[in-house]
Formats: sequence, structure tokens, C-alpha cells
Amino acid sequence: MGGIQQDAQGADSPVVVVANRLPVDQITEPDGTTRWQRSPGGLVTALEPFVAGRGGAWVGWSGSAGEAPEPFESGGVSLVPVPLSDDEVDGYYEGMSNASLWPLYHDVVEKPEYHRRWWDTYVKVNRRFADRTAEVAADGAIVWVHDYQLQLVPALLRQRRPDLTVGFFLHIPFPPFELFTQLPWRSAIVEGLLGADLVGFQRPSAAVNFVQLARRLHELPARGNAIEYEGRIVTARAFPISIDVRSFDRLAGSPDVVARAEEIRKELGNPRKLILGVDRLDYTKGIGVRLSAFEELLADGVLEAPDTVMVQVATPSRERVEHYVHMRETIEQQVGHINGVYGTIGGPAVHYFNQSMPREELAALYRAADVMLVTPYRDGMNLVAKEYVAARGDLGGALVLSEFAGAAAELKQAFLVNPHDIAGVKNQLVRALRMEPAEGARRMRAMRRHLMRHDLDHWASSFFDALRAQVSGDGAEGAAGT
Ligand code: GDG
Repeated sequence: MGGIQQDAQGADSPVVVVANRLPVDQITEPDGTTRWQRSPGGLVTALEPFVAGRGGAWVGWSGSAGEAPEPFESGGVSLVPVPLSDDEVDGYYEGMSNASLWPLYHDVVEKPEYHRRWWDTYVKVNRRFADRTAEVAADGAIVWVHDYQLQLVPALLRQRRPDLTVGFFLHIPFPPFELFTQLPWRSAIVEGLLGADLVGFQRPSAAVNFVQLARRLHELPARGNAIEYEGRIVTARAFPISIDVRSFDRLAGSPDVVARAEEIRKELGNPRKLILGVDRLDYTKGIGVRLSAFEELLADGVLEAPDTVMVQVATPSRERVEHYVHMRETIEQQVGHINGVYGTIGGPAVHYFNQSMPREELAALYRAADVMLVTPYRDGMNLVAKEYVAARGDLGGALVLSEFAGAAAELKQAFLVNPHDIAGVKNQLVRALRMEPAEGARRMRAMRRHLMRHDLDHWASSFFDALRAQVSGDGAEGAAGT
């Protein structure tokens, strides 16, 4: 580990991040040349200081099928592309990851499909990620593997490189024993994860689910959050992810964004109340639920358009997976129906956007909205809810939030709802719309105070601290949570 300095994070080992995607996107210029651009989003910014300049690397897929480019540098991080063929994108990514694991881990909101061909490709691709990581990781490096696409990598990596310290973080929920055990390859996944020293989840209940599986499926001894496996201790714990709160707060409070927020309300016809939804277009996010609640309130005469309007941003996502194609049609029909019945000429009740918005525009929308509706059936965390709170330095607005989003455990002053209970969603939406400004400010202040202390940097540092403590023998005490 020559030449590696103890730094502000108190670390002395090089760090390798392994994730499905590299933190860059390939941009094609008008003249046909291509270049790499850093992906937007907080995760890259948060992890970069831990990885950059210490012989660290980021291993991931470039996002396009075909041959992988040679490793290259970006922001002081060595990026190591892993190639995927068209068939592999189909089987590993769209199939096993997004049509088997994604719905299974989200409470089977849609029925997962299981295909042996997808699984075989998932194993093959996980091996390739592990091989590439084993080749580039420095001696004694800390490797942080991310998410459901790469659950076999921890064990594969340990076989290849026992000198490494391996952490894993799952960004999505981890289901209870009764659901997880549907998976034909359940044992292989659990064994894959047990290759890590520390397995991190969004919520304590997910960590408990994992420990239970290890106990019941593999009959492993476990005490609290510590599992004994092959002469090692594997710890399962919650590390709720967050956002770069201060930078979002600054952006949303900047004069340009504040002015744009006013302009948006004007462009919408100066409604008295503006309701907002922002999601990837995904069936877990409960977009239909909130449209139904809004429609029923219009039908009941409790709300009137265009006195109250809704804006729904539904960013295109996974458009080649069948569930998503069908869901998009359903949502668009629902929007069309609401506007057909309750819209006026030049005045729709729902303004629907199936497009990706610039970050500044999102911040202005957050700032303009009286009520933010976040109603997933199940969500690991939900960063949109946190972004809304971070954007409301003016202490305005109200958050309606599903109990089934990880964020609900922290944003306790939100109007919590059960998205399966439309009557309850309607009630909470009306309460949020009618809330006194002083009450709203009190709630918003409390949520902001929590977020300021629990930002993305806090999340990344806590994970690394726990991982280091674990391998130095100081970890593994306490319950399965933070
Ligand atoms: C997974 C888990 C967990 C959305 N539309 C636009 C846009 N976005 C940004 C939002 C937010 C992000 O995308 C979405 O994050 P979420 O957390 O809401 O959801 P997932 O994509 O499902 O993420 C989730 C997360 O991982 C992290 O661990 O919280 O539970 O499912 O940041 O702002 N950004 C821009 N334009 C858009 O149109 N610029």
C-alpha cells in the first residue's frame, strides 16, 4: 500500500466501488464524436472523495452493449468498464435484475418472472464483474459493491482475493423470508451476499430479514446482527441513504430557481394549489394511486380544477421491460381520462411529463409545489421525498409520504399514508392542502433538521467506518439497525 496517505476520512486503504453502471454517460456530439460526461446525481459526488487519488477505482458497465473501452480517468478516479453483449443486457439486466429481482424485492407488486436462461446470464456477468475487480483492486483494498444486480460478487470476489475487505449495500428493499424463498436461486444469492464482511440495507427490518434467512435457510448461527459464516463474522445493518442536502438547499434557494418557481405557477395559470409528483416511471412508485386520489377528490367536488392542479413528472425508465410498457399505457390513459372530464380549454387538471427534466427545473418544481405526493407501494428509500424537504428552505409546502418508503422512518412529520388505502390518501392529501402555514413550517423545520444531520456524506462515512470497524474487530455489536 505504498504511498497511500491517511486522509480526512481516516482511511488508509484504496477503495474500489463496484456498481452496475459507471458514474459517466457517453455523449454523442453533433459531429458524431463521442465523449464521457460525469453522471448527474449525488452518489458519485459522495463516493468520489473516498475513491479518488488513492489508487481507487470504479468498476461498472458503460451503459451501451458491445465492447468495453479501455480503463480511463475521470475526476481522479480510474474507471474500469465491464463489457456486456446485447444478450447479456437482455438476460442479466432487463431480465434477472429488472423482471425477476426488482418485483420480488418490492413485495411482488408485479409478478416476478423466473427464467433459467436469465439466471445463467446473471451468474456469468457477476463473475465478470468479480474477475475485473480482482484484477484492478490494490493489495488489501476495501471494495464496496452496490445493489441487486451484483449480489453474487461479494462471494466471488472473496474466492479470488481473500485479502480484500468487502462491503455490500442494497439500495432497494430486502423481502421477508416468505417472499424471498420463492426465488429458485435463493441459496446462491444468500451465499453471494455472505461473501461480504458488512451487508448494508436501507432499513433495519431488511437487515433482520437477511439475518433470518441466513439462520433459517442456511442454519447459520447468528447473534443480533452478526452471522457466523465459514469462520468469519458477517454483519447486517441499516444505513439509510440520503442526498447532498446542502447543495440541494442552495440550488433550490438560488435566485434563478426561486424566480423559475414563480414563473412555473404563472405558466400553470396561477392555481391556488399545486400538487406535484416526481418519479421514475415505475410500477413500484404508486403513480396510479395518487392520480386516482386526485380524480376522486375532483369527482367528489372537494377539489376543483384549475383552482387546484397536479403536475406529474414520470421520467422514462426501463422502456424495454414489458411491465413498464404496459404501466406507461395505463398511466397515460388515466391522465387522459382525468383531463377529458375535468380539464378546460388550455387548462388541464393534470400536467403530465414523460421526459427527464434538468435538475434546476426539478428544484423549481419542488419549490413551487404546495403538496408533494410520494406514494410508492414499496421503496428502498425514495430520494425525491428528501429532495423536496431539502428544497424547502422557505419552510413552505407539505409532504405526503407512503409508509412503505424507507424515508418514512426518518421524515416523521410528513403526512404518512398507506398507498393501498385510497380513502386514507385522499384524507391526508386534503389535510396537507388545508394545513395552516405555521403548522407546515413546524413540520418542515423538523424534517430539515433531521436531514441536515443525516446527509449523503454521513451515509457514506458511516458505512466505511462500520466496515473498517468490522474488519479490525470492533464492529458487530448492537441490533440490526441504526
Ligand atoms: C433506488 C431505490 C433509493 C427523477 N426524475 C428526474 C430526476 N430524478 C431523480 C430524482 C432522484 C432520483 O432520480 C430517483 O431516486 P429515488 O430514490 O426516488 O428512486 P430510484 O431511482 O428507484 O432509486 C430508491 C435509491 O435507489 C437510492 O438508494 O432511494 O428507493 O429504488 O434523485 O431527483 N432527476 C432529473 N430529472 C428528472 O426528470 N434531473
